[in-house]
Amino acid sequence: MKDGILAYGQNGEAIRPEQGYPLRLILPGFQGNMHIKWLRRLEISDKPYMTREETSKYTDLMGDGKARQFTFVMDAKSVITFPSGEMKLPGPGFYEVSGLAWSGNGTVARVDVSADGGASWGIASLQDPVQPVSTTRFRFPWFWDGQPAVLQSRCTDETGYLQPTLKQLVDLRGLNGPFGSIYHLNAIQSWAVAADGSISNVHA
Ligand SMILES: Nc1nc2c(c(=O)[nH]1)N[C@H]1C(S)=C(S)[C@@H](COP(=O)(O)O)O[C@H]1N2
Ligand SMILES: [Mo]
Repeated sequence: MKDGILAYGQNGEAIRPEQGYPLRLILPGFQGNMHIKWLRRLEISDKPYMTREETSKYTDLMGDGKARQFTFVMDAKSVITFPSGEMKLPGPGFYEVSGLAWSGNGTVARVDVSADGGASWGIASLQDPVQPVSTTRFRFPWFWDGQPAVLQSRCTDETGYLQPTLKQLVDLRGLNGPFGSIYHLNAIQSWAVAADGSISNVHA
């Protein structure tokens, strides 16, 4: 089929047991529970199945008490991988901030990076290849002056969808769990840089 993959290999080797050896279903852009590991059979249906993870975890309880169900496509997200939680910057100076962005609705069109908790943004450069429903590496040069900072990234995908702040997501979906919906959580991720260079997860 056009967009489903029956995967037996990755990066030139057989997929590993914990990744679903000998065969795994991959549906690019779709939520994790659909990527069935250790695949034995396929059943074709004309409506979604009420499976355990789908009903217990991937159904989001909204603020108005209604449930959001069968939302398979993952909205755009990005996360800074350097620097990130539990790392420590050795001191003030130039750093290359880097991370990954993706969207279940197509290609990553733009990634912005902020070092002041979202007050101001700069455009990151995207590293080739930029492909649909694939992780895209972004890079952003940053001078750290040694003062406390909050690093954030936000992704815009080819549909024009902009990755929401945590507050915007909670306003939309309700407070279902400590950070809003934990499943389908695509809010902007904030890393606090302390004066001693240590990096920690904050909810900015
Ligand atoms: N056979 C099988 N496949 C499965 C699951 C499972 O419980 N059994 N869990 C799913 C869920 S909920 C997720 S999030 C992903 C996790 O995949 P990973 O090992 O690539 O992190 O596997 C999916 N595939
Ligand atoms: Mo999952």
